Amino acid sequence: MDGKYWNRKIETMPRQQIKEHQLQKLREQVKYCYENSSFYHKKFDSVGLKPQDIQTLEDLTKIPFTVKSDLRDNYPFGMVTVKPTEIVEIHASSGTTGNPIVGAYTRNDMDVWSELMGRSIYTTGGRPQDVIHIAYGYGLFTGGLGFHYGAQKVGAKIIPASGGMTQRQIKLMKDLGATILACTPSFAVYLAETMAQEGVDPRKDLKLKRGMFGAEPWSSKIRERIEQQIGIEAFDVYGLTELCGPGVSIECEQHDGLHIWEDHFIVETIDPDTGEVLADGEEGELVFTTLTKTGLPMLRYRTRDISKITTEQCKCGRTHSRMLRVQGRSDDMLIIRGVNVFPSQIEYAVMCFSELATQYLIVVDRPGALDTFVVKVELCEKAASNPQLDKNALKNEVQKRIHIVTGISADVEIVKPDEIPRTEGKAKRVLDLRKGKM
Ligand code: DLL
Repeated sequence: MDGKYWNRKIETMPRQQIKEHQLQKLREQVKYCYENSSFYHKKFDSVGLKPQDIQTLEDLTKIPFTVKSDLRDNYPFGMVTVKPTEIVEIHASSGTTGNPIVGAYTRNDMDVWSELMGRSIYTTGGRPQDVIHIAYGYGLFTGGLGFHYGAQKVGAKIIPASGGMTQRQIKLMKDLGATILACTPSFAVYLAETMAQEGVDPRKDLKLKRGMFGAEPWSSKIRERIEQQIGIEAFDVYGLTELCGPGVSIECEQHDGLHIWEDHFIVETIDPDTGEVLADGEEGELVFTTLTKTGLPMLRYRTRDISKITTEQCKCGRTHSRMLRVQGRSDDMLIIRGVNVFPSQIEYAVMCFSELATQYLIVVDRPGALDTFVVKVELCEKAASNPQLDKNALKNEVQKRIHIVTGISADVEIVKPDEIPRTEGKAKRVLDLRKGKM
């Protein structure tokens, strides 16, 4: 640890040196995959590629993509590159259908993950004197344990609260003096609402200073609300089970994108439709290659997450490239009446209105030939008890705003506070009833 850096030498490494390090590690990782995985061996052979063909970082594009269905088809251990006894921990992501996506980690993978989570927590200002309240789920989901291992590295006090029992979580944060809150943004919003209902003033009754939020897309407006309602500085944290879990990238104090830990991952952006590699600054799907994984390495893994990358140096001094907040997942993208709509766009439009609470639900259906597009939004307590509120005018304004943001018309339904169900894990924002009617 060196001032604000967990590891100054690595975090501020000149870009040329990062590239040299990446090339060396890439060549090792490619050779390792070719020699230890029949999956990758076959993939390479199918395009006539040999590990020694990877001579430069640009040669990476010769390697075929790895996709989610590869992991599902090879469930659970078909893509593992070590003996079963070398796998020491298994996590999985919550797929709704079919086989879950399994992450199988060796001791070495666990050490790298813990180190990267320690580095990430430290980057947001976490120190040994902090009390970190971890309200990400513990279990197969990587959120709870990922933060746990990282906080152990930092030496902070850990409150392993996991999800659920919202009122009790608030009591624990108060009684045990939590200074950092780690949970999904939607759960943070729920905690803030519950605090307001319980008469807890977070600025007076809690010691919280910072929050580390991720695992689902969240708009800048949600961030403003969390920061304002809980009185904390919010940091975005990103990751996925296939790579390690949280700790792939993290926002620094500049709040201008998330630094990707490029000593362990190479990132590319591609056009999700054509697979063409895009230039820095162009929006597309994030594709990651692991450089140091031993249990289940990933070569050119398509995440489905939509973002942009910049390699411009950040004011914080770190040289690792940054990804902008994830806009959404290409598979969450709705096509409504032929127009692409991301739930995060609706969230942004809804959150422009202080009369509305942070919950919303998008309901899309196709009763006849045309899609119907309904956005249910909830009044906040204060607006609901205001007899002067003109609900019709509000509805029209929200409809207009959604039209400006998405380019299509929605039917807005304003409902009472608490009418839209809350979730303790990742938020569910979309009800698409068209399935089977297309
Ligand atoms: O969600 C890991 C994680 C836990 C990240 C806690 C951050 C905090 P999975 O369950 O495998 O892993 O889901 C990975 O979640 O591909 C994104 O679509 C989404 N996601 C993760 N972080 C963010 C974020 C964890 N900061 C999938 N912003 C990813 C937007 C995110 N989406």
